[in-house]
Amino acid sequence: MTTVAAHAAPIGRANARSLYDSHDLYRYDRTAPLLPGPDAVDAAAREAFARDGFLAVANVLTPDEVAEATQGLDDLLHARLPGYEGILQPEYEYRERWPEMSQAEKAAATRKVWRFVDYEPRNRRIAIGHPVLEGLITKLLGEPAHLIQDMALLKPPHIGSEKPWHQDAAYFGWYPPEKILGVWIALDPATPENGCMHAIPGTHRSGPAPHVHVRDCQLPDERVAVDQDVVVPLPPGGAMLFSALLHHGTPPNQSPARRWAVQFHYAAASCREITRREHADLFFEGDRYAGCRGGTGTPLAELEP
Ligand SMILES: O=C(O)CCC(=O)C(=O)O
Repeated sequence: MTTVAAHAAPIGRANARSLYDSHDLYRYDRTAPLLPGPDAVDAAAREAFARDGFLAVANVLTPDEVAEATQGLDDLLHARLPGYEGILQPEYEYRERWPEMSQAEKAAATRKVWRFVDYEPRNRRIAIGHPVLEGLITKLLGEPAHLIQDMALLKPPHIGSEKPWHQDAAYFGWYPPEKILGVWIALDPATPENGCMHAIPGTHRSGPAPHVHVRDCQLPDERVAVDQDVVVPLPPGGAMLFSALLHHGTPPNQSPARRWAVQFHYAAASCREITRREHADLFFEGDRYAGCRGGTGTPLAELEP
């Protein structure tokens, strides 16, 4: 069993945010190759996926689909879709003021939109039953799969915050994690300047790693192999398809350009749901649960099965 070096003293989130320097955690001098389109996902690309844990592919969505998905998100953000019961998650610094903010102010300060595919048909058509995407997912997982999570990841100009390095499997109660695939689709140009994806090739092959709660639920900063970081810029409609065990993260958006993306996760048909205790066995810290699904810090023996 691996153990995580304990932080000298617990630090609050606000402190944790102001103390870190994103320049120490990301590098920008290596860029992932971009396949020109879904047809280029051949046997060699599948080998690269097995080796690196991700593929970057252009033209997964058409320009019309990108425009429709973008409009769909804009409608959600401006509450034009009655009955939407998902979640708008504010940028960190707006959390306290959020209840008093107008809808337009909220739309400009939202970091994440959760659980919208049952309410927003344009994004649903992409997430479920999209012929191109479904073909890619089946090819990479080796079997059919079903949607287990939908979210939009927005980085407003200047304030879009970092998503620290992590493995997505730390957030999911599905097993085995090797059979969960993430699809991150750019709706705006995703660039090194506005906080595009970064990944550490091959990290998915080391299996589940303990996560801690510092700026977010994340890999401990000191355990990230920053020297092997690869930037994954994408044009609108381009997608990064990646293993749920891949170490990945996104630095803050310090540019004047907006960065919107949608992200869908799929579990292969052969996956099964696992209990919190089983999940804790994969993403533990000492004898305490440090996964990203709630119950953090609870001794293993006290976790609900
Ligand atoms: O798009 C982002 O900023 C972060 C995406 C990501 O890695 C995640 O939410 O799992």
